Amino acid sequence: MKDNRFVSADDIRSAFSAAMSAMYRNEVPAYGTLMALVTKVNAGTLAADPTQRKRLEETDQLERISQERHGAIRLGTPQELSMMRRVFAVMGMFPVGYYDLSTAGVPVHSTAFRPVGDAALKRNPFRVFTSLLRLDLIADEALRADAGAILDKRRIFTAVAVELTEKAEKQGGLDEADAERFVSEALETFRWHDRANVSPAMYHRLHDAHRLIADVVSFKGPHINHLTPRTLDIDAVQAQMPDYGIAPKAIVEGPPTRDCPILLRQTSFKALEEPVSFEAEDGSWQEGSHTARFGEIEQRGIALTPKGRALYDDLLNASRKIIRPAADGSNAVDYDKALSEAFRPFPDSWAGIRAEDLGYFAYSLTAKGKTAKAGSSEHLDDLIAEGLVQFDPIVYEDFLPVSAAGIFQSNLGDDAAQEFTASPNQQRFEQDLGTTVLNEFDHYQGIEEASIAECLTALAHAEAAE
Ligand code: OOG
Ligand code: NI
Repeated sequence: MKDNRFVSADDIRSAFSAAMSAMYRNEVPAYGTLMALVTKVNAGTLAADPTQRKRLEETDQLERISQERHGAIRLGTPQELSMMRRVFAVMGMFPVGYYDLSTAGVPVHSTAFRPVGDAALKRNPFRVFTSLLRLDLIADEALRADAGAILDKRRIFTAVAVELTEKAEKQGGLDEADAERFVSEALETFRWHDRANVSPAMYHRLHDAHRLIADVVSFKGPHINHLTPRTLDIDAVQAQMPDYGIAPKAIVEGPPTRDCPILLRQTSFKALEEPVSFEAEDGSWQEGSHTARFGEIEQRGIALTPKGRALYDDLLNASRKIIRPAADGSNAVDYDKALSEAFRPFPDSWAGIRAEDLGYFAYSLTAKGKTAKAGSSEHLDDLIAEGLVQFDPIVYEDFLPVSAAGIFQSNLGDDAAQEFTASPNQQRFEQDLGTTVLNEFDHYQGIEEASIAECLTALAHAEAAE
C-alpha cells in the first residue's frame, strides 16, 4: 500500500541522480563540458526533426532524455554488493541482467541496477552498471589473499546510510527529511578519494596484476568512474568532441549508424590521470597518480526481442571476423564500413523490424482509433492497417557485454587486456547479490503486452458503448 508520509522511490532516485551529476561535474569538469555538448546536439536534433519530437512528447519520453544518465562502479566483496542492492532498492533500482566480462579479459562480472516498469522509467531512468571484482580469477595466491584482507577491512557505506536503508526496509519508505539525508549519505559511497587505502608498494603490486584490481582495492570506496548522458545523435557528438577539447575513443561501440537505431551505441573519452597520495610503510605520504575516471555518451535505440538480439550478435560477430577495431584507432574508417555492410540484413524501418519480430513496440490508439466506434478486428495487424493503432519503439534500457568490454578496455589503457578463461558464474553472482537478477526480455515483453491489452480493451469498450 502506498503511504503518503513517504517520498516515492522514483523521487529519491531522481534526487540522487541529480546529486550524483552535480558531484561528478565538480570532480571531472570534462563531464560538464560533455553534458553541454549533448544538450546542444539534442536540441538541434529535435529542432531538425519535428516528427520525432512530437512522438517523444506524445509518448511521454521527451522529458526523461535531458535527465537521463547512467554511471558505473566496481565493488570488491559480496557484502558490498548485497548492501549496494539494498541501497539501490530504496531508490527503486533493481538488478537486471548478468554480464560476464571475463571473456573480455576483465576480472569482473556485473549487473545493471535500474528502475523497471514503464512509469518509473519515464519518471527517471537512472541506472548504475555495477561490477564485482573476481579475485578467484587472479592466479597469484598471495596477492589474492592480501587484496581480500584489504577489502574486508574497508567500509564503503556510512553508518547513517545503512541505518536509513534498514529504516526504509522496515517502514516501507522514507519521509522527506530522511529521504534527503539518505541521498546525501548514499552519495558518500560514490565520492572520489585522493588518498589511497594502500601503500605505494601495494598499489604497484595490485596494478601489475591488473589495473582494475588496483582501482578496486586501493581506495576507500567505489568512486563513480563515469556518468553517461544520453544523446539523440551520437555521431554528431563524437564528431564535435574535439572542438570542445575532448578526445573521444576511435570507434563507437555497438551497432552502426542507422535510420532506426537499435539497442545501444556508446563512445567514451579516455580516463584522466589524477593525483593520489599513498601512505608509505613509514607513515609518510607520497604523491602518485591513478587513472580510472572517464566520460562516456550513449544513444539508445529499440529493445530487441531474443530473435532480434541473436541477429545483432551474429552480425556483430560476422563484422569482427572481417575486422576488429584496433586499440590505437588506426583502422576506424575501415571498421565503420565493415560494420555497416555486415548489418545490411537487419531491416532499417520500424515496420520491417516489427514484421520480422525483431524488436519490442508500445502500441497506442491513433486519433482515429480513439474516436472509432469499434475495431473491426481483434488482430493488431488489421487495426494498424486501418489506421486505428500505431506503434512506437520501446527504448533499450540495458547494456551490451561486447560494448562494455570495449569501454572497460579503453579506459583501463590499451595494454590492460589479459587472457582469462571464460567463466561466467551467474549463480555465484546472484548468491553474492542476495537475489536473482531480472530478465531484461521479460520486462520489455511485459510493457509490449500491456500496451496491446490497453488498445484492445479500449476498442472493445467503444463497441460496447455503441
Ligand atoms: C563499466 C563499463 C561498462 C557501459 O556503459 O557499457 C559500461 C566500468 O568501466 O566500470 O559502463
Ligand atoms: Ni557506461
